[in-house]
Amino acid sequence: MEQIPLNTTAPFLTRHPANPLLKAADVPYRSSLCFNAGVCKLQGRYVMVFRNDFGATSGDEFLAREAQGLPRFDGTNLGLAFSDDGIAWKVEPKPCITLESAKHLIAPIMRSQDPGIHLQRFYDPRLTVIDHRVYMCFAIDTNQGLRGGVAVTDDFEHWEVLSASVPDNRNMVLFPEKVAGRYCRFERPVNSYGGTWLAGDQAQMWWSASPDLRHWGDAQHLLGSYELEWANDKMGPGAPPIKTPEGWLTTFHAVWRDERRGRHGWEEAWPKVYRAGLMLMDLEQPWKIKALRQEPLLSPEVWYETGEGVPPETGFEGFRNHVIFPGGMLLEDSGEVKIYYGAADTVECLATADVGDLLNWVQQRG
Ligand code: BMA
Repeated sequence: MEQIPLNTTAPFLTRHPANPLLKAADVPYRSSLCFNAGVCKLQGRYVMVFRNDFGATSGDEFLAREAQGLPRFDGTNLGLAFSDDGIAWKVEPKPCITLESAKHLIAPIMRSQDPGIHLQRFYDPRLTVIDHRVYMCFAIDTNQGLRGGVAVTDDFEHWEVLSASVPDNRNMVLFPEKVAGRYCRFERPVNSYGGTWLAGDQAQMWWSASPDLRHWGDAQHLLGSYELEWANDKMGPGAPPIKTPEGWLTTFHAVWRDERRGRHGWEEAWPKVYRAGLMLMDLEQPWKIKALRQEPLLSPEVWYETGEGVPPETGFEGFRNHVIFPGGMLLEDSGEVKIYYGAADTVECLATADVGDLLNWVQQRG
């Protein structure tokens, strides 16, 4: 197979030796895949809300279920975990949001329809602390399409859903503070008309603003895969951005698609490679890209990302190999940046780097 271009990882980025930090065996309820987590730091403690898919637990079981016409997974809920160091995590005994509880949470903003009929999945949480409150962006699958929304909590038990977009939009992440008096987010609407520059999905990364986290507008286009040498399909936001003196530093994900890839995980075919990129947005005008590195920050390279060379004792079997999906980015007082990412749509991992190295690299300063 043709070499995927620029399959690289920035040299100063370190995958944590404890990876994968979270796997299905760590979850005290039904779990097949736990990944694509949001992470924040609150009163000195690290908090993670992760996506938990349950159903088939291996490729063989997955294909057997498909052959019998059974659903691939029985469901998805959101798990909650705490940590004192951001590395060793303890998962709470129960999920913090289930499909049933999500239907109740969504009900107040779905005034025109019965949410029980329409909500099919609630997933991919992203956490941002703003003024000591925890906000969670989420994606929902409904029979009116994909929607992205914003919820808030003070205790991870009681949630209030503030808003959900029109379809199709998702991968939203909030900025940790207002910019010029407005809340800001990155998001990924799907372009279905026009935009014929790519063979695959047309989804790209946008920015929008809100006075109250409920009403969103002033949408600005930021970046499409056609501007990246290492992507030929959709792309979108990664983790919520961190503030640095030089700008808002943010990850994004972008997809290289090759139909000839064949089987790379549980499914008969998985044609996509997901990698993480890095860019720097202007501090005052965060819809302006100040710097963008034309190389991936993090590409799938090790066994829990590629499914290749797996240590047998781990029993690891990646669901969708070659997927890196960043969802959490924390800047420590020491200057260390923690980047949390879903790997192979199967486990949650951590990579770290110094903020100075990230800033130099994204601005091509060595
Ligand atoms: C995206 C989302 C993510 C997932 C990725 C790779 O479209 O569904 O949740 O990690 O695909 O499968």
